[in-house]
Amino acid sequence: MGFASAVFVLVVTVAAMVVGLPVDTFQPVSYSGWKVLEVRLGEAAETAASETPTVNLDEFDDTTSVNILSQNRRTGVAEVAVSPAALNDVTAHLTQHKVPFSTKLEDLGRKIQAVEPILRAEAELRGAVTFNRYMTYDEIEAYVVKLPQQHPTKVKVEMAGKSVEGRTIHLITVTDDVANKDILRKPSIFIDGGMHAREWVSPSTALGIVDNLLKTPDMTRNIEWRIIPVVNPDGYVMSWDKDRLWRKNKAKGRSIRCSGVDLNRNFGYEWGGTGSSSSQCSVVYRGPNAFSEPETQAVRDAVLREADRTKAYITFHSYGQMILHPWGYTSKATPANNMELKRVGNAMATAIQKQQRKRYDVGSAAEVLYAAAGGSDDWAAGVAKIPLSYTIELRDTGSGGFLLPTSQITPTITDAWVAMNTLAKEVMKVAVLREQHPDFPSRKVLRIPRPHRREISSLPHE
Ligand code: 0X9
Ligand code: ZN
Repeated sequence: MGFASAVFVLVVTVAAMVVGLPVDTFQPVSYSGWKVLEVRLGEAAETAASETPTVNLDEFDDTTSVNILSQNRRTGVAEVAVSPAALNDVTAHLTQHKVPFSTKLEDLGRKIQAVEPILRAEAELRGAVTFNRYMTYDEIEAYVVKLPQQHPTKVKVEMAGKSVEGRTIHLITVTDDVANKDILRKPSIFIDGGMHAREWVSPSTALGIVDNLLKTPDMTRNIEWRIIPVVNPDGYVMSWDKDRLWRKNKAKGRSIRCSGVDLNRNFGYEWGGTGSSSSQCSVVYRGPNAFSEPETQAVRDAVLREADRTKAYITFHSYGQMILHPWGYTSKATPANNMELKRVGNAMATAIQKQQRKRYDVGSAAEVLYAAAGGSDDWAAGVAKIPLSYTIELRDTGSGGFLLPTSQITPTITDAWVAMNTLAKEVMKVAVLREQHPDFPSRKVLRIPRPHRREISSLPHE
C-alpha cells in the first residue's frame, strides 16, 4: 500500500467516526484515556510510486476523535492521538490495511495533568521574563510592553494587529539606536513564534532570542531584528485554558468545535493547495480565502513594511528538530535560490550539531515533512521575496512533543540562538557585498561555493 493510500484509509475511518452534534460552548478537553499511537506509514511509503503526492493526515482529522500530532515524510512516522471511543475503529482499520503501529503513550490526559502543577504553581510574573517554565500570554504581554522602558535605545514595541478575540499582536524591534533605524537602513531579520497554539516552546524561543539580543551588542549593531513572539495569542490562551492540543486561531466556525483557521495554511502564496483543508472542522482548515485572518494579516503587513531590507524570515514551530525551507506547497518545484537556502540551512544545522550536540534535519518542507500550501515561509519567499526563509521545527523529536519538559526550554533557545548567529553572519556577508558593489541586486543572494566538509543533514541530491 502506498503512502497516499495508507493515509486515505485512515482518513476514511476517521471521517466515518465523526459522531455527535456540535455544541455551543467549548467544554475543556482533558484527553483522559486518549492514546498516542506511532503509525509507521513510511514503510508503506517506500513501496509507493516515487511521485505519489504526500497527503497531509491533518487534512482529514476531526479533533474530537483523532488529533495528528506530527508526521515526517522522511522517516514515514506519524504520531496520532486517538480518543478512547475511536480507538477500536482506528486500530482495526490500521491492522486491516497492514499499517504498522505501536502505542507510544497510554494516557495522554495523565501526561498533561502531570505537567500542569509545574505550570501553574509559580507566582505570576509581572513584567519579568523566565525560561524556567512556560509563560502565560498575560505574562508575555506584561514583559513585552515593558521592554522599551528598560532598553529605550534598543527596543521598540508596536502593535502589529489584533487577534480575532481582540488581543494585541506585538511586534518587537531590537537594534542599536532603534530610533535611527530609518536613517541607518540596516538589513533586517524577521522572526515569528506562536503561530500554532500548542507549540509552546516557540513563543518562549522567540522571547529567548530577544533576551539574548539584548545581552549581545555584536548582534544588534549591524542588524535590525523584528520579532512577533506570539502570532496567535487567542490560540495560545485556548491551549492553556481549555484544550492543550489546540492549534488554530479562534475564528468563528459553524460550531465551537469546528472553529479556528490554521494560520499556517492561510498565507497568500499557492493558497488552497495540497495539505490544507476547506473543512472548518479540520486542524488544517485554510480559511475562506488567503489572509482572511487578522493574525496572518498582521504578519503580512509587518513583513511587507520592510520587505526590501528584510534578508531572512524565520518562523519557529515545534516539534521535530528540522530546518525547513521553501517550497512547502510542493516537492515538484524549487525556488530559484534553492542551493543558497540549503547551504545556509545546513550551516545553521551544523552549528547546532557542533555546539549543542543536537541534530536538526535540513531540506525543503515538502520533501522532509509533507506538502502543505499556504505556509508563511512560502509566502515570505514567493511574495515578499525574502531570500532566506525558514521554518524551524524546534525540540524535541517526539518524547516530549508539544508537552516539552520545561527543562528543555533553555537548551532549545540556545539551539535557535546558535542558528541565529549563523544566519546573521550570512546576512552580513551579503550586506557587505552590497556596500562594495552598490549595484548588487537587493533581492538576490549570492551563490557562495559549498563548504567541502561533510554536512550533517542527509540532503537529497540537488
Ligand atoms: O504543518 C505546518 O504548518 C508546519 N509543521 S507543524 O508541525 N509545526 O504544524 C510545517 C510548515 C512547513 N512549511 C510549509 N509547509 N510551507
Ligand atoms: Zn507549527
